Amino acid sequence: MTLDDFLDMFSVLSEMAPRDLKAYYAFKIYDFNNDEFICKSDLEKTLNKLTRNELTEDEVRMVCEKVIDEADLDNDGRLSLEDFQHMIVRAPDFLR
Ligand SMILES: [Ca+2]
Ligand SMILES: [Ca+2]
Repeated sequence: MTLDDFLDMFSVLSEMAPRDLKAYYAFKIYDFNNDEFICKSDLEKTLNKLTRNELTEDEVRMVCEKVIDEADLDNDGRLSLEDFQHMIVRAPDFLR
C-alpha cells in the first residue's frame, strides 16, 4: 500500500458511520483479488479461512451460492460493497 492509498482510505473511512466502517473493512478483507466485488472465489477463500478447511468443496460451494443468492440485490452474481452492507445490516452476527 502506498501513502496515497492510505490517505485515500483514511478520507473514505472518516466519512463513514461506525457500522459502515466495519462493513468496509470486512469487505476489503474478503475481497481477496481487490476488484471491489466479492465474487464466489473470494467467498470460497473466506469460508475456507473461517472454517480452517473443515468443509468439503461441495459444502463450500453450496454456502457461497446461498450467500450470493441471498445478498446479491442487483443480481449480477457478485457482491458489491452495497450488497455486502445490506447483508450485514440484515445479519448483525455475521461479523462476530
Ligand atoms: Ca473480488
Ligand atoms: Ca450484486
